[in-house]
Amino acid sequence: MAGPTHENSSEGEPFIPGRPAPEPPPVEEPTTPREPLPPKQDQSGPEIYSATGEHAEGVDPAVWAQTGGRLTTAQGLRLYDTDHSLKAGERGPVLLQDHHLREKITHFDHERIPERVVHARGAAAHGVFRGYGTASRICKAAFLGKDVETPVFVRFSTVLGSRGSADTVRDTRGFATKFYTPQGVFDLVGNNIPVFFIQDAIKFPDVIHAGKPHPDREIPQAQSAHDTFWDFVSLHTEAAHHTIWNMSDRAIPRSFRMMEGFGVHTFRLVDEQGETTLVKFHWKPKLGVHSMTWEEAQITNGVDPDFHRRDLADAIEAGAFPEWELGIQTFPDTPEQTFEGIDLLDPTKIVPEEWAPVQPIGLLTLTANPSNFFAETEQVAFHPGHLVPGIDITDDPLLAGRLFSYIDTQITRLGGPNFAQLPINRPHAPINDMTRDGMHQTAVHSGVAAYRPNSLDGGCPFLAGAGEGAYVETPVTVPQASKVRAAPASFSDHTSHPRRFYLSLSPVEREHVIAAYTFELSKCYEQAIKERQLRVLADIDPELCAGVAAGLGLPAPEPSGPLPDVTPSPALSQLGRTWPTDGRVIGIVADETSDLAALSALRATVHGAGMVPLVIAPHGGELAGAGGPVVVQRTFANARSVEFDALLLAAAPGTGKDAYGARDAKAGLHAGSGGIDPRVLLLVSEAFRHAKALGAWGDGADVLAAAGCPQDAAGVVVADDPRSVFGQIAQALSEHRAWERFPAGASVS
Ligand code: HDE
Repeated sequence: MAGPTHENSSEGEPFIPGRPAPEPPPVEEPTTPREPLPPKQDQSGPEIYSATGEHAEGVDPAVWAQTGGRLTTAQGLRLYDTDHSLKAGERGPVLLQDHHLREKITHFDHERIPERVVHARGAAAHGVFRGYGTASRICKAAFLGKDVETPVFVRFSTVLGSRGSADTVRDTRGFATKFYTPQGVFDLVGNNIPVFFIQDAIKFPDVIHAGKPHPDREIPQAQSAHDTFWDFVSLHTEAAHHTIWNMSDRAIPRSFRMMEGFGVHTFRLVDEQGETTLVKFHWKPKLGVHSMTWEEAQITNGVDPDFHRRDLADAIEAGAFPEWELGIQTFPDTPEQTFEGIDLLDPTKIVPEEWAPVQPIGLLTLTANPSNFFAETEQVAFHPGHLVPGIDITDDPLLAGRLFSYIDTQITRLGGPNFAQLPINRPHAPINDMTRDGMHQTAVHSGVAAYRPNSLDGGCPFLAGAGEGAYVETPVTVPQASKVRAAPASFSDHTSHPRRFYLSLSPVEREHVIAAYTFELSKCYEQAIKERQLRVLADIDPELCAGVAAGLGLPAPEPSGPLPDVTPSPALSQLGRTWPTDGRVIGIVADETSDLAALSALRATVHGAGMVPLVIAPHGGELAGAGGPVVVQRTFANARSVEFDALLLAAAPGTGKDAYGARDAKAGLHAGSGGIDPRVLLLVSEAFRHAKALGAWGDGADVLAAAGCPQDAAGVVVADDPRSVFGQIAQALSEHRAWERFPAGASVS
């Protein structure tokens, strides 16, 4: 017999087969309507007690461990030993009843969470964003108001590599910013390259599968220099624009602090009257855009795989707070959504800054390093759909897929749907949502009616109107159309934008692009892939194609048709301007024979100029001697040129037993070097090859000669007075490198 169903039974009455169900009793209004529930200020976890047992009033719940005096278990039980398992006798078996052992090991077993499927390797910092108020005329977002300060958390990342991969690989960099505004969280999840490989999100798995290591051997790590990547991009020409940016110096930044950031997609800003403007977001670094050379980047990967992470943390710790201006390019919101013929919904296109200038709307300053990498940098969850009133999306098909993907991926990565409650993700706005329960729920919700409409919680929470800060989507008219899996015709121009990029670069930057394509393609095994990619390059620029073909030892194909006629955009070049030199690292080679008093004074001068002086000496500790002591920061054994933006030579240290006893015999190999320590010669010759500024005084000048660096070369300064040497070096550094030193036409790295 079938059991009772709700159709024909009701509470308190037994089910009787065949009899019609009684009428349900009317829903009663609560006799005393309840006041609206106050919004929860945050969704913090349980109250904290210090390990000494006192109620730790005012302790930030984010600061959980190592705050008290006594070690406890996760349950708060004090421990007298955490180094020995509980055993039946000193040499006997370990007992299963040892709860502390099991808790400690079990928690450890689960310490790792899945790394991000892309952008796994990253570093982050806290800071503040101050609005200039200049955007308020077209955007009602409160955080853009004049002098409004908003806390932010910014995470920089590489795309392809695993969490433990090296920093200075050739790759796009992520630049994701979380603004904790009083109106809710706004995430600007951008990259340091203004375009993307694909025009439609449905192809994201394809481009990432192609870029990730080969599935059989899982190599190469964090690189695009392999067959599957070039197979994909040579067949899929809409990737040509992003790819040429990746082959340029933009993909090997000198520092996160010296990268631009881009929102990539076109967004829609909305003012108080509901008027809309299309915009593209730009982050402009105050220190300028600077890169490594490819050889530097490769050496750095071995010498210091954490180079970018360290650089960011060190700069912030030293008080050299990195800054970026947020800027917008603005375009009229017309039904066509184009500007000067450029489709604003196509994420493989840019609008040259000369046509639509970037207008500054606020300043980002990074002021504090995370306290805990896992809790903050690893657990932060960005989402391009985290928007605030005044900022809306457009119909860019790449953005549409992203709006789905980010929340989806966090559910796997952060173990459930409650990741917004993690301290780093908590909005700084009152939360009064109706999501409930789920894995890792830490909020203790009150009220009974997590639904609307309700009467039991007095109808709470109530809805807000636009005037009360509600997010109201812009009522954009959607054109009447048929359902299709297709892209507009304007999306099929794949060559004019990469061509503009190439033609906008200076000769030395173009050489770097040619060298990068040559390097990467030379790592491919399949001849057909190289030849196909050369045909793609032929349609971008014949000089580019010929240079790469020569490097590969292959014939250069002809373009498939007439080349697009484009005007260059000088703003795309990194050269031709001078920049502040704050935080630049100056290596000073010295030994006991140097004028140590002058050295101390020089260090103070370098510091005073906002740069970082590091004394490099034959041994650690201090240099003792006349005018000393001087503290040594690097030794010949651990210093490599890639760490320094410029080198100053205060001495010509020889190969001595103290420094390098075992190599004494090799001094003879450097007969022409006057017995100068070979590591110093390597330091200097590498710095010279990478077009870095070099200065010398006293017998330091001997090192230049021994390392084969002409004293009259650009960026090389020799004088008697260390301060005047440094003054000229600082001037040279404002151009980042002595670019003239790269031989024109040579395939420089
Ligand atoms: Fe992402 N992207 N992405 N992306 N992306 C992720 O989200 C995705 C794209 C960007 O520091 C993932 O939380 C799709 C463009 C950054 O935590 C994932 C598409 C731009 C970060 C994801 C794109 C970005 C991510 C992986 C094609 C520049 C790191 C982990 C439609 C505008 C954020 C995560 C951080 C991370 C999806 C393309 C920037 C899988 C489907 C274009 C900076 O959700």
